Amino acid sequence: MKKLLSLFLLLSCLLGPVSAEDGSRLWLRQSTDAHAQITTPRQSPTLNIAVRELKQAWKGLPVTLVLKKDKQLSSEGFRIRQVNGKLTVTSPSETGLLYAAYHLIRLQEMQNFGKPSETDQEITENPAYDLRILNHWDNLDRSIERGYAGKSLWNWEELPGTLSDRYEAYARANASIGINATVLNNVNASSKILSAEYLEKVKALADIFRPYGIKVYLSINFASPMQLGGLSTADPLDKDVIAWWKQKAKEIYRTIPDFGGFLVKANSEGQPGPCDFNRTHAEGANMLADALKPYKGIVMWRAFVYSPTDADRAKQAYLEFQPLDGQFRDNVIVQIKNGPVDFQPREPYSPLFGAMPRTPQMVEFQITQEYLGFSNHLAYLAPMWEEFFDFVKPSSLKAIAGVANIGTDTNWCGHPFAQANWYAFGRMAWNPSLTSGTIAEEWLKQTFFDASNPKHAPIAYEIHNMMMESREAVVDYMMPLGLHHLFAWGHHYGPEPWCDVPGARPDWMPSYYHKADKQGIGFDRSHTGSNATAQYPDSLCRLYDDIRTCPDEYLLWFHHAPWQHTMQSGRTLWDELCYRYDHGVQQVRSFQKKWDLAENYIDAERFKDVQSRLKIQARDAVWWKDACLLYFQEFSGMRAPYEVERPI
Ligand code: GCW
Repeated sequence: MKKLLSLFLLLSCLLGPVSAEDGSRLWLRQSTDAHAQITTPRQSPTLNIAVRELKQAWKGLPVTLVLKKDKQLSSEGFRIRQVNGKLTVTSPSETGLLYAAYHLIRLQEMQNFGKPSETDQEITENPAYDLRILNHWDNLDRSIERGYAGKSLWNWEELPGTLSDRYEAYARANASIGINATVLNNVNASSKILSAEYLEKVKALADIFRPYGIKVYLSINFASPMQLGGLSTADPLDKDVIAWWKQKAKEIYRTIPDFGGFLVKANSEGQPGPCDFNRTHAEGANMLADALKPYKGIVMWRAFVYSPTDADRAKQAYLEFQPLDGQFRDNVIVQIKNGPVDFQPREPYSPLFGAMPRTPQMVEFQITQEYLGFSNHLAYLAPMWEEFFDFVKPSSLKAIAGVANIGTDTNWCGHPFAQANWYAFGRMAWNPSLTSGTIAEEWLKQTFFDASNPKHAPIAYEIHNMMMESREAVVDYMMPLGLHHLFAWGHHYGPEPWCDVPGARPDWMPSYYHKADKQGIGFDRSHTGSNATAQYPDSLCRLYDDIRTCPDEYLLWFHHAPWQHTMQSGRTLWDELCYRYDHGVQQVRSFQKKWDLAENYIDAERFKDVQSRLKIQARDAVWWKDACLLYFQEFSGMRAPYEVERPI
């Protein structure tokens, strides 16, 4: 019996964790049997956390934390020096030391730092952006717009009296990847969030987040002075409105002295805004910015605007915002979605980036998978964000925001692999030059596989590949070659390219985007069409405008191409479309096979969870392919190539 037991123990050591997992520990799964010596300059809430984390997890050399100014370090930066068998960690701020603690633990999990045998070394880290912020689209009734992982974490009814343990766990997870700010509520904002009652609740959360270096921000409703204050207008130039916001800012900062500022969705999808009063976005943003200025607060003003006019939707943000360049106060940042339409599986970057040289800009990525299969589909998004940074220089941006994918689900994000997107967002916000591959490796080694176990290497390699290919697979089975917005009406999950809702806005219909007809398919945004290509810098404009040079992945974004158009592969457009859809399906099936190989290496709970979601994904991929190809075939009049799996 004893022998059997030790054999079992040996096997479990070799194969890794086989115990039940609750999935809630994210990438912070380190064992807690460490015993290194940690020295700290003083006691404080933040330093106590840093020490606690290191004492629990750090198994390497003794660590001394030192608070010190250093010309090469920004306020949250840090330096780790290994000299004579000791580590000295310096930073100008306590938060910097906390980040260093998490960095050390991460490196330990990666098996590449802090082991006594190694020679002296040094690491210097500075975040690329001062503001690395999550946007929660959480409503006050705890529903989440485009949320697929349960309800909102914020239990407004119980706050501020009852404080869930998850609030601190949330702050810890964010701090561990360098996220330092959060907008708690939906951009489709209720004015109630600014009531005295709710500000007390917000304060309770801010108090929990503060030691972790996280500041709280709120989305505001531009009509709050009317809805909450009883004024007859919300005109940003009206003196009572100005006074109302000034008073509100004072009240907020009295309650939460380090409050970060406002996020605003104005005159977009029915939300109120300055244009309702014939004022510009700049006038609206500046009025709020002036109210927050005395307290160093900022305004993040979204550029996600479009209306059912004749102008191509993809052009509208640029048309409306570019002329306002130079008119915004210096504590306003214009927040722009990565693409010109709306978080599609693939879009070219928004040409508004770089087009307002005198205005601070920030990018908004969507971590939640509104258009990428919710929490059913495995889609690692870092390659998409990396693609964005191929076009937009990180240094041209002031800050970075991500729409959160977090909810009350035990594993936080629904799909176990969706955690990787939260993780990747934080890591890229800290350092946008990290590659998506490196981040995936980091995440896998901290979640599923043990870097110190050579037996894990081959399977970790396969799963890493699966992650890296996953977003492109979604593009292929949903909307290859620059197609976009083929989603079903009402939700954004399945395909409905034929959708036609009488009386609905034309720009909410898939046919507005794909424009399939007997001749071909795609949206002509070249000079012969909407001329959206002209919004791009010259060299890109030329590249995209000419159907002969436009890259395949954007072809149907910029061109209405004939079905017989010759693609870069030499195939006709129709054949290529069929191959791409089919390839997407085959890819998901290959993910299923790869994942099955992981069974003996990871815990049963997460294994089965991912396995069953991949099954759904494979079924959905076939659904997308069949729906789209059968529909487009009505226009092309051609059959799918023989090798392509056809619908039965
Ligand atoms: O993508 C669309 C979503 C809306 C969202 C909007 C926005 C919060 O479908 O749900 O509203 O974008 O970004 O404002």
